[in-house]
Amino acid sequence: MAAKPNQFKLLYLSWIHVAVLSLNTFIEATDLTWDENGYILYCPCMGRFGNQADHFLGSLAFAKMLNRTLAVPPWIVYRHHAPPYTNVHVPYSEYFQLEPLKQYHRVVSLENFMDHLAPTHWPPGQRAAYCFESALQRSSDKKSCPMKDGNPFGPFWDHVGVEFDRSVPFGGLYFSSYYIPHWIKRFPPAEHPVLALPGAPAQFPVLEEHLDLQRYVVWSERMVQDGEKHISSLLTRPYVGIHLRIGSDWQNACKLLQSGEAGPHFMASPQCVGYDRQTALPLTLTMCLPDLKEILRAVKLWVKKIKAQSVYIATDSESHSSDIEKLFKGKVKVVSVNPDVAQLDLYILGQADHFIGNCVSSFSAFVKRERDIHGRSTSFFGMDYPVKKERKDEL
Ligand SMILES: Nc1nc2c(ncn2[C@@H]2O[C@H](COP(=O)(O)OP(=O)(O)O)[C@@H](O)[C@H]2O)c(=O)[nH]1
Ligand SMILES: *[C@@H]1O[C@H](CO)[C@@H](O)[C@H](O)[C@H]1NC(C)=O
Ligand SMILES: [Mg+2]
Repeated sequence: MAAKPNQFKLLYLSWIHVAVLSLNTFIEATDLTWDENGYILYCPCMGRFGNQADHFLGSLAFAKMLNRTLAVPPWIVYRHHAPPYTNVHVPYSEYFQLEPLKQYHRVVSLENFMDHLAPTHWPPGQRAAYCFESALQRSSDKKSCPMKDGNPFGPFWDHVGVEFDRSVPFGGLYFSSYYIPHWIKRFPPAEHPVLALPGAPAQFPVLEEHLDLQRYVVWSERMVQDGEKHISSLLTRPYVGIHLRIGSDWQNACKLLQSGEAGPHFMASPQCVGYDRQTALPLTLTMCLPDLKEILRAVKLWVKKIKAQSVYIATDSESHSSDIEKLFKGKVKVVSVNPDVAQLDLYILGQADHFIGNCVSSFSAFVKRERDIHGRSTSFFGMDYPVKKERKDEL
């Protein structure tokens, strides 16, 4: 008789089990139901993480405007300096969660799209590439969309396992809201279910109206765990996080500013000088490439302001940590991890009590957007008080 409650419990448990299992299958299945409104596929083929993230937000917005499901691509990581000495394709979900994106719009990972939907709905033989007419020039035969010409294009679609069967060039269309009716008219989903594009359907840098989409880009549990572990073991709050973008590639990029030809808008600079070209503040060379004197000045100012106990340095090259340590005569802990995974730096900078970024860098811009969403303060080298986003809703 003693077995009875156990049996009951077992039965009860198995019911829950069945319920949970079928719920999971249900969620999976609804996720992977074919969307009659079609899909957008693209290669994040321009730039490294910061550029890809800017493009991702714009692409997400574009997919929503077209009411097509966005196939979320993996991040392309260029590992040419260290094993495996080639491009690595990191699934979106390694760094961020897919689920929160769905609060904004329908998404599916490109991997899931290929594994579960493409075999039946977008089979080999029916895979069209879509590109600007002007892009045809870039392909080897001058009449196909340059989907797989060169790096990172070829390796990306090879990784995804796609060969393109034909090309659909288009003109007179752009990736902005104004053209949405034209897109829908030109490419109705019934005839063009999958729009596969050689690059992101978005602008760089990200448009002001899409900055807020950063709120749907939520760190994966693994990144949070790893990041928090580093913060609690290495840093004492409050801490100032700084991003030093000062390596040789950046020195070359900033040279364009020296000639004075570039206006205030240069790469990610709208984030600090303002998005409106008419009212944008000047962009100085120091904002692009702070020298040691400026780095020390800004760090000293903000450490004092927030009574920081430690400083976290993320850098593309040198950390200047001993100079920064000397500045505080050893009273402030100075930490630089130099992680193999750049996203760990982004996480730790995002959590800082104050962040000093590089005005022109999209790597800094990722941190700035995330901090803005959570009401955390950001300044820039060469600019202690950046232009605030205009809150039109408050006028
Ligand atoms: N770990 C780490 N990597 C960095 C840092 N700054 C730059 N990088 C690397 O350099 C790349 C810079 O390219 P990108 O992200 O497009 O930003 P941008 O060139 O500064 O606009 C990053 O993606 C990283 O791979 C840093 O502070 N920490
Ligand atoms: C957008 O697409 C979804 C899913 O296919 C569909 O249910 C919805 O009716 C579409 N909305 C509009 C405005 O067409
Ligand atoms: Mg870049």
